[in-house]
Amino acid sequence: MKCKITNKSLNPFMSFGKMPIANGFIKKEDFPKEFFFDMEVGFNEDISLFQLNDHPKPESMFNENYPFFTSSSEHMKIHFKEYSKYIKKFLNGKSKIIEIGSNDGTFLKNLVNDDHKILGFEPSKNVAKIALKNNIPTINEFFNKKSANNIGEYVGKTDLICASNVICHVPNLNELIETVDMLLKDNGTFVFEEPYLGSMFEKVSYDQIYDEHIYMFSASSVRKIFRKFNFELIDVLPQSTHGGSMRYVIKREKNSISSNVKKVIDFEISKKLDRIESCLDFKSNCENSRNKLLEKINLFKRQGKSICGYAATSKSTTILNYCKISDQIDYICDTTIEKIGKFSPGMHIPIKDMNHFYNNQTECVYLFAWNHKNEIFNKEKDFKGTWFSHVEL
Ligand code: DWN
Repeated sequence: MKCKITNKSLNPFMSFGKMPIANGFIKKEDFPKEFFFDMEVGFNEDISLFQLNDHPKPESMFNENYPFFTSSSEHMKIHFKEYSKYIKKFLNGKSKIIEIGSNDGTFLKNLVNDDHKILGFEPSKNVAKIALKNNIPTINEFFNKKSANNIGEYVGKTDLICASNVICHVPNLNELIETVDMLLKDNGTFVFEEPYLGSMFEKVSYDQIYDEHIYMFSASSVRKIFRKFNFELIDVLPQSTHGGSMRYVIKREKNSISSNVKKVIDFEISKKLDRIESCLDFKSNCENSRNKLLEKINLFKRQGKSICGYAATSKSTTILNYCKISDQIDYICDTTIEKIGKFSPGMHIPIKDMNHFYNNQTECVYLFAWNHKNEIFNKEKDFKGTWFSHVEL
């Protein structure tokens, strides 16, 4: 499927090769029917947007078997508690709040006891079920004009729409913004945070690119996109989550723009994040990073060391398939029941539970959840082997 934000076709500048569904953890008997797509990335110069050229259908990723739960990280739970305090400045009294892609309700849970009316949209059935079980009002649908039209009491009356790590998953940004426009009050606010292009370029964390992450935003791209719909980017707040993210605050009013916006946009211009040149540097940085990683892994193997992976993240699918790493890694340990006993997408490395990790002390551990480094190192203080990753730990 093509992404919809302009009709202009992209000229991809890089291919990561054939990729499976990043969260498509798979049983052995399903290997022969595994789905792959060409993962190419391009840069839309009109709106300074880094994006996939093509992506699988959303329904093939977000369905009744989606295996990611926001609550899998204690640190993220704390982050969402803080986020829920931050958004209070956009509320008054009894406000109407919507979260797009509310997952298991980790964020909305912080607002459930207030006087506000809260509602989440979550397309993955198994995940929405958990939120509902925890009494978080949730609509098990993709967020779009059709599903939003069914919640008449929110149309034109919503004070705040929030989203985290989800707007980059939505192929039709035009419809998404039109739906936000339809729901928000005149002085309503849209706040969302996403992995940041500047951080991905700086860390060469190309594993942020996979089927679900159709876009990698910057303040420059967000401002250009929302201006097309008569909205303004009024604040930007860097976040340390997911290896470097940015919180964007959008309103219709154009007279309350924080000085942060100019600072971040000036920074992006100085780093050419608004131009394709930065992408070409990124491309050669990815290739160098892949070579270095393979050298490191091959050295461990020549030294006769065992290697396992820690956390079967979506991101690990890009690393493993782009670098063609399979047998070198004995297994990947993870806390998610839905992934345990299955195999990693594409490269088919077995996924094991944490007991397997503790009972089979491996000499070298590839930290795939490098974005949760502090939380994981804190838990695994007793591990005496070597941690490594493709990014600096
Ligand atoms: O945008 C997205 C981000 C926010 O979350 C999604 N498209 C999917 C997901 O990406 P991810 O899988 O790369 O997310 P994380 O949070 O980096 O990794 C989650 C995985 O790591 C889960 O399978 C659980 C596992 N994990 C673990 O095994 N032990 C995580 C932690 C913190 C741990 O201690």
